[in-house]
Amino acid sequence: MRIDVVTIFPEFFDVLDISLLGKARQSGLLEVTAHNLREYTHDRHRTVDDTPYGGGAGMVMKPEPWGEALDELLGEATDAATAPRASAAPLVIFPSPAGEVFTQKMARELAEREHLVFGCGRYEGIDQRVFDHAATRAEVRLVSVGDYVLNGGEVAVMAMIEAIGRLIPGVVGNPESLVEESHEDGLLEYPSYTKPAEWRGLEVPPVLLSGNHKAIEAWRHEQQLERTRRVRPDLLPPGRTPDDAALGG
Ligand code: 6GU
Repeated sequence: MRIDVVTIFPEFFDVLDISLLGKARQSGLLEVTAHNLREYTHDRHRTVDDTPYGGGAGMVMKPEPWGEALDELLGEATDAATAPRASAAPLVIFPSPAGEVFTQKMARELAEREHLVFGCGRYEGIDQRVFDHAATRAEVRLVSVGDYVLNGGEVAVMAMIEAIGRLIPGVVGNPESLVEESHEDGLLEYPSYTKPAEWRGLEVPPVLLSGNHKAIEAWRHEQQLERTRRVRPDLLPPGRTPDDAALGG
């Protein structure tokens, strides 16, 4: 997978050199390039923002540098209709608290794409025409990482790259570890334990030491339901009341 990020803080993405995603980049499974938006300015101050039309607080990112950056990254004919395969056409994602919410389901969909372009806004936002123009050339989505406000898109994009990157086949060594985790089956994950069997007076639940795999599986599922009902009842399927979940039904 190829990922391009346009940002005024390319150094934010230096941390992608480490850990699992760093290895994925070294092995060529993942190619991430951070591009400095200021490289696409032409004035002495490398200006990327200006005051908003209509007035109001804060600054808005100017369209011209974004236009030049996206021209370079999207090339000429990049719409889905002319691409060799739909999955090969670039998808442009603008992180925004006004976007659709990023989920594990979206991460799975995005992990199928061959080319993602992230455009990180700062200040009060990006001139609307940048989105409108990009949408004439590529599929464009505004994506939020949750109901809170960050100063810019960089940290949100880091989170999305990590969630997407680990789903690329080969990035996580044991693919089974991707299955049994929070959100993969719509529930939160069950609690985990390792040795010693007793620590500071706290014991590992005996069922886990029983060797009874059916009983362990049932206990873990029950724990998933209980946790989900308690902290994230919104994740339970519609029609399934928290009480049904408590019963494991
Ligand atoms: Cl994607 N960007 C910013 N700036 N703030 C956010 C966000 C994104 N998602 C939640 N808050």
